[in-house]
Amino acid sequence: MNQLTSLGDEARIALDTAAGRAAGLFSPNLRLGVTGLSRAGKTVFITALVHNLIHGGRLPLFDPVRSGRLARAYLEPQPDDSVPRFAYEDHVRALVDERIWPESTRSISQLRLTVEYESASGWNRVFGRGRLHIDIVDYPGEWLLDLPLLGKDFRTFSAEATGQSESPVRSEVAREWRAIADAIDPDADADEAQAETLARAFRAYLAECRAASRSLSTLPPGRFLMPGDMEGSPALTFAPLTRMSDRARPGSMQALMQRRYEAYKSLVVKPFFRAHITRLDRQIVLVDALSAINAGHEAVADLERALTEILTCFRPGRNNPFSALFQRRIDRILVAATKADHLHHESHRRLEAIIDRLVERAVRKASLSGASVNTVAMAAVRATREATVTEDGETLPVVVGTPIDGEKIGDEVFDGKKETAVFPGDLPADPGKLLEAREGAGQRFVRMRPPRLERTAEGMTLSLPHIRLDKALQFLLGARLA
Ligand SMILES: Nc1nc2c(ncn2[C@@H]2O[C@H](COP(=O)(O)OP(=O)(O)OP(=O)(O)O)[C@@H](O)[C@H]2O)c(=O)[nH]1
Ligand SMILES: [Mg+2]
Repeated sequence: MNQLTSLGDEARIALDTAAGRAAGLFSPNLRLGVTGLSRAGKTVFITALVHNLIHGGRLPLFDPVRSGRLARAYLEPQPDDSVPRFAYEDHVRALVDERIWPESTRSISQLRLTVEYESASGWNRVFGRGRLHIDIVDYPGEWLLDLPLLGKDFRTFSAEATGQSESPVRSEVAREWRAIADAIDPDADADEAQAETLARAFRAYLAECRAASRSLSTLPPGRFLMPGDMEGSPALTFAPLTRMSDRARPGSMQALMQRRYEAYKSLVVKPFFRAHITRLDRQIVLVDALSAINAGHEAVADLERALTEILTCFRPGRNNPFSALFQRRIDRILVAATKADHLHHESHRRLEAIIDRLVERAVRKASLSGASVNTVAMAAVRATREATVTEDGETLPVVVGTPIDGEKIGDEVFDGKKETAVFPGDLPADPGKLLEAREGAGQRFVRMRPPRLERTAEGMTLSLPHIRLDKALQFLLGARLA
């Protein structure tokens, strides 16, 4: 048995599975995990998915809709009382009524969408209309990146964090934390105030790495950037040490940091995996590849590392400390490059080629097998339309949208009301180039407001426009609604 799995863990899971099966007898459910690093587009994706299904959106690539078999979709109270509900109505109000992007969400949330459909097979139709509960779980990708910590002791974690902080992209922003850490005598008496100062400096360093200009992805511990409801708790008041004794003296600073690191793993990381990840059936991983591309090759390489670690979490197998706990098996994983509406469709294939390449390498490194992994370049909410501009006899593809208040192009500052055409720039044709040089770096995309929704003659608002959301739905849900 895996050393990280206690018998207690397994016994509890077995019980959950039996209960789940009993409950699932009458109304099958499917748990869809939606993850991605902060700002990847999780909230927008879930809101657009639900809105399009409830309001009969244009989803020609989603078979149940195309063939007219989707009878009805509606929200129902979610079954897990301890998980906050996804604030769907608030997010729709922001997107549709106010045309602003929903606020950042800092924790896990869940929503139950029930779909009624006619089965495609004549035999199944005999049993009447099918019904599927889709439990959508929105959780920060940062938390998944904690899984590798379970196999590392405090010494290894510290050594890795120290090593990483010396890389060219990180060293400058790591300076303040390093100055504090390098001055800490690991043998000195534990000092709470010092622990807090150190943890704060480490957190600030991680946040700088994540910020737009660097756009790095692998920054554990995940709760330091995404604390959820753990903010300020002792299990989060630790940091790697750069100096370390061979043995931690009881009562010393090193002993305190070590103990909290272990507490973080057992009180935060393990329960999260057990309660949520091991119960998923399908998973979509959203990646903001465009931001990484803009930040340069180090950010792209780091995104690939993060993808590898994320995919490893879904691999039941030898190196996954949770493999014994998986109640269900994730059989389909979709990695989606979001915000494709920043590009002209001529570049979509290139974005897809880039994400394909990243995922192909990540799948190989994670030795993921058993699940089918697919990729798509999409926009859950399409904020632009396409046009062409003729300049000096040359016709250029552009995207047209309303830049967010305060966005700039050159000297022009936008007010959030004026529409403008933007030349979206090019992506390299060869994805390999992104990992080698600073190709594409420094290009910035102008953030647009959500689109104005058209109304029908009867005054009904139409559903949210998107790019290939239906393709994503078909891969994730299509077969379950056949
Ligand atoms: N143009 C465009 N922008 C998008 C789209 N999806 C997300 N965005 C932008 O990305 C930002 C983040 O999207 P969210 O859905 O809030 O991302 P999230 O992953 O939930 O982020 P956190 O809650 O902070 O973890 C939004 O505020 C938008 O500016 C999209 O489909 N098109
Ligand atoms: Mg969110």
